Amino acid sequence: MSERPVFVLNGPNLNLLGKREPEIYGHTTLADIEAACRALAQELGLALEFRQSNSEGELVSWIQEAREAASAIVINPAAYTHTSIAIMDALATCSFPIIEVHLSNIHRREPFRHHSYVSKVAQAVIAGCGAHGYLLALRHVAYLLAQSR
Ligand code: CA2
Repeated sequence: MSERPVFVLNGPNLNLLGKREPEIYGHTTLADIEAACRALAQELGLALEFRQSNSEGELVSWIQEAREAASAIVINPAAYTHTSIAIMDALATCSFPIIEVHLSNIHRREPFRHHSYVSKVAQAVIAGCGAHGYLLALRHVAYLLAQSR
């Protein structure tokens, strides 16, 4: 088990997953995603910290916490992807892998979703794989951490 946890951070409204607009985001809840991430993290020997917030400032504070305590960040910043220079700046201070995840393929959606501030500072971006994208991100983190040992 790696000592430093991977922080999996989720942005605004993702707490509604599986409860509203299933035609866009499916029936899987955030609790389902957390459970799947925990099972895979255990298999991969990764410690996990899984959080969701509707507040930009709280997400920035968690990124600052992760900077000191984490081995990597997997982040679905939700709508802040497209607006938040504060989250981009906070992520830019981290010197470990950052993987950006989106459930939907943001490039197939409205033009305002095509730009991501977070992609500027992410090592990798996974979009359009649904909840499976989180698991792909964790596998990639495990691969990167094994390579850097
Ligand atoms: O595809 C993604 O994962 C997004 O990050 C989801 C965000 C959206 O603003 C991004 O452009 C793409 C929206 C998350 C809101 O999730 C909801 C879930 C159920 C009902 C309503 C919103």
